[in-house]
Amino acid sequence: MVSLEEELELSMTYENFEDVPARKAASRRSVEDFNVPAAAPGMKMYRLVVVSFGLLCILQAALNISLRLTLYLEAGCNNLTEERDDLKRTLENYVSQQNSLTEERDEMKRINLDLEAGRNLLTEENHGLKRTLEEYAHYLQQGWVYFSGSFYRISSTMKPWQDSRRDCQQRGADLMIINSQEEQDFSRQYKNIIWIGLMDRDTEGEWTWVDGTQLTTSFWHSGEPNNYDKRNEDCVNINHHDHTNSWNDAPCENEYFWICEKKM
Ligand SMILES: [Ca+2]
Ligand SMILES: [Ca+2]
Ligand SMILES: [Ca+2]
Repeated sequence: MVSLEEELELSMTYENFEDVPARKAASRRSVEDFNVPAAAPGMKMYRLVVVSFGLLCILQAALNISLRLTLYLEAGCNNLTEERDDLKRTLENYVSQQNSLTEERDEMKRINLDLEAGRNLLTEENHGLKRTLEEYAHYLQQGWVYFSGSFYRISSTMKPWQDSRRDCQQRGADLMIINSQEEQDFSRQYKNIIWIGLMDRDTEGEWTWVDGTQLTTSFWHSGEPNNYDKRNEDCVNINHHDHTNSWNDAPCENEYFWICEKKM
């Protein structure tokens, strides 16, 4: 490429060679003018503005990216929190269902145990009833009479009080204990003199039933007990059948019929 000075020198060969130094000087000034040194401060400003603007743009972009990133991360965090809460709720539901099932299982176990206990109780009662029925059948076959929860048997022979009691005991019973007016009325249907299970052999005047209980309700005939004729009358029989109060004390070695009672 041809420089400006060369161009100027070439032009000089075709023009007038007079006043060459002046022309050179003029040409140099033109060259300096052509390099435009006067426009440098504006250019610098321009570049500064452009660079500043560029930096601002970059800053803006960085801010945008940062903001978007923050929003994106925040949204991500929120989603994760919601998912965590959902999982937590689901887990709590599972635990709750598990507890509920465990409770139901325990309740079923308890019901099962109750049913088993009930079944055992029924089986036991069934066996008990069977035994009772067999016992009832046994006493009825032996000629005992049933009245108000007990079986009774009148002897066909006569014996002293102690032997009479032994006979009852050998039959799984004892001499009759009269606990009520109804039982007293029942005892009066037998017209023989019969021993019952009452005596004061241990302490005179202290009447005791054969089961060890003290006498409370009594049905002594008028004037009894009396140790008649100064005898030692320590055992009791039913003597006055036509009276509601039919009891009499008599010597235990006397021989009479007797009545056994088997409480069922
Ligand atoms: Ca009785
Ligand atoms: Ca006596
Ligand atoms: Ca008497």
